[in-house]
Amino acid sequence: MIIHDENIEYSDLTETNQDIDMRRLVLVGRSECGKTTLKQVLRGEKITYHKTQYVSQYDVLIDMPGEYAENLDLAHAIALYTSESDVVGICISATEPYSLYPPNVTPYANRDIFGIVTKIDHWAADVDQATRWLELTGCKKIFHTSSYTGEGVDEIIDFLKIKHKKEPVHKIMQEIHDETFGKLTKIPSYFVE
Ligand SMILES: Nc1nc2c(ncn2[C@@H]2O[C@H](COP(=O)(O)OP(=O)(O)OP(=O)(O)O)[C@@H](O)[C@H]2O)c(=O)[nH]1
Ligand SMILES: [Mg+2]
Repeated sequence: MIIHDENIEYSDLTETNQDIDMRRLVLVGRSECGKTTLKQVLRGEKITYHKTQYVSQYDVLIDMPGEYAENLDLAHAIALYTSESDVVGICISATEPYSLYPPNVTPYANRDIFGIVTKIDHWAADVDQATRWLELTGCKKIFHTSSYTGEGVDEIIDFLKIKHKKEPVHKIMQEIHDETFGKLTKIPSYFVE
């Protein structure tokens, strides 16, 4: 939890206080596979259909049109936006009749990649098939989600969280001092008579 209350004393910021940051996620996947709807659920927005026509950057989320993954000329831009992110979510709908992704392509990205099977609530969903396609693509970690029922969404949010201890500034400064200048002030033994 990030504490914004200015009345809180440094001493109140004990070691149990945690600061939580989110890793920046870029969603990649075929058009209509459910990226924008998933983005809306992840951000707690109302679900409304909106065809993505350009790359949209939010605080910790980048949503791009499916055409970027489908069209070789546009696909180069994916590399650009993965470098703007911390993790890449490769999406595949559980209803898709084929996989867009060639086998073992994940090592080409310079960011961590995980898979997302979307639309698992759909009557035509074949979750096992979609999961196997993502495994073939090279995804080691795979989430199964439905933006309609909310299933799997919390797991993605937890995965994106980076928890670290919130320390008072003076304590951090003291540690830095001890590690740098503090060490230098010790007189080396060969100078001591
Ligand atoms: N059953 C079901 N339908 C979904 C789900 N998520 C999205 N949809 C539907 O799938 C359609 C496409 O969803 P979008 O989120 O716009 O897909 P997209 O990947 O952003 O598509 P582009 O913007 O064209 O790349 C919409 O009609 C959504 O309502 C889901 O979890 N379950
Ligand atoms: Mg979209």
